[in-house]
Amino acid sequence: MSPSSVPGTAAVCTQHEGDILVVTIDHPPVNALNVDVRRGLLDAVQQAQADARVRAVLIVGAGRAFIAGADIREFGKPPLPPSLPEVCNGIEACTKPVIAAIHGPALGGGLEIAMSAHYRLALGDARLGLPEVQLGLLPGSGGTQRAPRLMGLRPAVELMLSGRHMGAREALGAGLIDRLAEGSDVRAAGLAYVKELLSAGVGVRRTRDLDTLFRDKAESLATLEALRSETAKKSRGLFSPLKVIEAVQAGLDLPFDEALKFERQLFLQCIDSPQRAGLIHAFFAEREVVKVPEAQAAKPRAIASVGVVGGGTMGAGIAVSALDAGLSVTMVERDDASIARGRANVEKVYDGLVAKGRMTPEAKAAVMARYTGSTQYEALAPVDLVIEAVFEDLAVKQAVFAELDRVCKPGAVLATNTSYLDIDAIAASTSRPQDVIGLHFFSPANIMKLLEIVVPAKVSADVVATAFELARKLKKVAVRAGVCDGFIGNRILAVYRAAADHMMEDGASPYEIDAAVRDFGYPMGPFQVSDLAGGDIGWATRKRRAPTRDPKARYVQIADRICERGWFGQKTGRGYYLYPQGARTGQPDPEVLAIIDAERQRAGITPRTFTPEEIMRRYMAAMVNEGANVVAQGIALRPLDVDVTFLYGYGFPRHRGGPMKYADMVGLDKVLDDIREFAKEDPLFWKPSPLLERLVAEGKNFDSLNRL
Ligand code: T1G
Ligand code: NAD
Repeated sequence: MSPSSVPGTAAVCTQHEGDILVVTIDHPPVNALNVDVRRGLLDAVQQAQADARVRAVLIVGAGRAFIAGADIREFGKPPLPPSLPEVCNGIEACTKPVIAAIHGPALGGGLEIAMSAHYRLALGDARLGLPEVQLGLLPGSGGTQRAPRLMGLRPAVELMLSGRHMGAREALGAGLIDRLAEGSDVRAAGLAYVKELLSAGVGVRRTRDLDTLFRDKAESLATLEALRSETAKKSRGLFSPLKVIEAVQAGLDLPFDEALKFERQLFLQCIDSPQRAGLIHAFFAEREVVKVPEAQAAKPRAIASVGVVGGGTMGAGIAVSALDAGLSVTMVERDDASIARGRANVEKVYDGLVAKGRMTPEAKAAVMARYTGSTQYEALAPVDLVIEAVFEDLAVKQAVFAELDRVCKPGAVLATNTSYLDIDAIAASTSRPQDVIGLHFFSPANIMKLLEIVVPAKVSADVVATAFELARKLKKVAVRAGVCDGFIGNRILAVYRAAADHMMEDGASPYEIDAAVRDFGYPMGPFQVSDLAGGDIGWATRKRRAPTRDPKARYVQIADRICERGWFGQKTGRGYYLYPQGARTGQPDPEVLAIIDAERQRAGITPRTFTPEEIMRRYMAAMVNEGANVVAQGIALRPLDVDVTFLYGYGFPRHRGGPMKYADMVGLDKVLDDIREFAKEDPLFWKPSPLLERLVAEGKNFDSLNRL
């Protein structure tokens, strides 16, 4: 009998296969549980319940997923019935066996649907998880009650707190599924399994009835107590992880349906938390950021081989990133000693993995077999794309690009990893500026996810598309940036770093500022970051900028005083902090405080105190204001591009969504008020961004600019 869509929804259809009702969810791209799917599922189960011909129900997903969860786009909007708990309870209460057959993602609400079914089968490509905490939520449709009953308490809680996706074989071992099936036809595998269950005469088996947690309740309570204290330490101010623990606790203390109600209350508290808004913004922003005009207008060129010029800190990391993506790499250096060092820098990464047992020597050899080193530019003639990572000097880079222009094949993409230099000027040193682009990696390049794709004036659209395709291959999060000094990230960094320096000279210690920034959610404060990256890099940038610096602009010289002493941070054993015996965590340095006092006297400044709250208001106001300028000048396409840059390249706390999202949540009018207040002291530094002023005047926010 041909499938018929359940009345009122096209997202779910049913088909009778003998005495089995097959319920298929077909809501591309990932069968998210929007209102149509929920209604369709519940109607289908009630239809099966009432239809005497039906002895069992099989639930499958069409396309590439079982169900990727609740429809995240519905959160924050008025809920439409039926709710997902109603659907799950309706499935579980069915008096005829309900079987879920899983392929691809079964995540969040999708796994909750499967756990409310009576039996679960999965194909080998299935990925099961309860990743709600990554969205600032918790499993709000029975997941905190049914998962522990199926998997045991600690494995279930760890799955919910990690947010990880579990493979099918592991899920079988964990008790999440009952059967692992071969092949790729989930419907056929599911039907065969249901027929087997029916012929075995099995009945319904409700997860709520499993007594897993109560066989040794004292042990369950002790395990949960241990998990609570671990989570309290690890969750660093995050709201939902401890709510997961509270919900599971309710499952031990209350009857099942009472515990479900309590779980729902906690879920709604998470929905109301600003962290949910920040994390869901981050989820969609990192997916929207790759939707750039060029990538939609042109097809990428094929990239199978990569050239890297320069085998230093960045060149080696970029080479590893390309090798890890399965590409072949040709590295070119100035001379034999340098290329030997370049190869050693690459091998060092893999030797580290072998030493930790995370890679076999054979696997390392296979990777290094795709690596070639040379001192001859001619070695780059056959490659599809070259990434230059030589000294940060325009003349040196232009000479390199002239060489690349001479040796590289027509159609090769020529990229520079410059941090600050004018890419149009670099492109102009070739006869093919349409093939030149900026690929700004972040150190260490094989670890950091962010890749700024810097688009110069003459580049062709397919080269931009190629860069985004390369980023996808390298598993990087790519952000399109225009050409200016520092592109998106380093340009904005320079401004809020200056605000931090101003506060330091005006009375706040670098340690107070770092502490406030850590409490805000960053892993490190700006002075710790400077010590990690090396104060000499910032010093070189300040010296390069000195000739063009506005003499009227405030310039804090404390960093220069510290660098003049050779105190560049961890690599010299001291910077803003002391790092005795190579320690990675620094100690406050009284000599640095003395240098700061001396600079205050030299500048005629009477120090004052700053509360952590004021430190963050100034730090964020500077970041947001420059972020607005970067958007207004088209250096960033949308505010979300600034957010993704800071989430993936500068350690911005993900639960705050990024600087522009944070400003929307605080209220742009409040941020503008702060800037106007601070401008009374320094109108040159605190010049409100015209875009910020316009949005406030129009009662709009940054999110209103996030759609291209
Ligand atoms: N809701 C709405 N849209 C979704 C979605 C979802 N759950 N999941 C994916 N999309 C969109 C996504 O925005 C993109 O759209 C397209 O689908 C492809 O996604 C009550 C509260 C499933 C592993 O956290 O992890 O259930 O950009 O590019 O790399 O307890 O998407 O094409 O317009 O990511 O192959 C819990 C979230 C929800 C899973 C596929 N579920 N999704 O990855 O493709 S909360 C999740 C993912 C919940 C209940 C709770 C991934 C994926 P567009 P994609 P992919
Ligand atoms: P580095 O000094 O560690 O390495 C530069 C390498 O380039 C050296 O090994 C040198 O031998 C080689 N080289 C110089 N001239 C060459 C030439 N003509 N042909 C071939 N090789 C040549 O520098 P790095 O830190 O890796 O920086 C490289 C580039 O990456 C710079 O433009 C820098 O601004 C940029 N960058 C650096 C970082 C960082 O954190 N270090 C981050 C992003 C971007």
